[in-house]
Amino acid sequence: MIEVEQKFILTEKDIERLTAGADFLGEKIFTDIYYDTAEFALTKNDMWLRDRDGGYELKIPMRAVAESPTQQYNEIEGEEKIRELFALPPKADFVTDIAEFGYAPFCTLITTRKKYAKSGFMIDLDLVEVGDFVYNIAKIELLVKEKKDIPEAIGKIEEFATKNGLKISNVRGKVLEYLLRKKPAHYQALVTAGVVKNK
Ligand code: V4E
Repeated sequence: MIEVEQKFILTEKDIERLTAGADFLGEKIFTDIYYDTAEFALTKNDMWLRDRDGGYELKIPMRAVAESPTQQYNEIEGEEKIRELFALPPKADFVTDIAEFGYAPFCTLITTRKKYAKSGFMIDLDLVEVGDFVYNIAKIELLVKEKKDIPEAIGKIEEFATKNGLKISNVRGKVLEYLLRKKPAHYQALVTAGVVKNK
């Protein structure tokens, strides 16, 4: 599935407005471990490999609308599909096999997520807490099947956000915010590579 999502930093008032009339779908806590090489081979290409609570996921950029602050990623789920993409036959467990090619964890984040649905949109309110790193971030998301559906989804999200009194801007996701604060060399490499747009 292709995720089309816009991130926001919200005030309490924004949250009240956005969640008014929304269906609360529940709260969960999950742990993400992100992997890359020492040269940032994946993230310099805007690709994000993670273990979320024991399941592997890879985000690949779609960029149907290249300059939009609304993010567009194809999410590949499951070790088998990721092995296929990396041409990585199973020798040992996944982490051991990718470690042979220099992939190691660079960031572990624990997120408490409140999930809502409103007017066909998914809304996530995330609190990320790891040691002294604390970050609140929200997103409005639509899923689409094909790349050609992305521009329409971006338009719908923009309209929905505006209706709910929110401004669209280039907001750093949780991993980028973590890198900015904790791993500035990695963050700078992503700025140089053009992956980070808002410095
Ligand atoms: C895609 C991406 C990263 C991976 C983390 O993605 P994110 O959507 O922030 O995490 P999460 O937990 O909400 O995933 P979900 O549950 O929706 O699957 S880290 C950086 N990016 C890309 C990116 C970018 N290029 N520019 C900006 C401003 N933010 C993020």
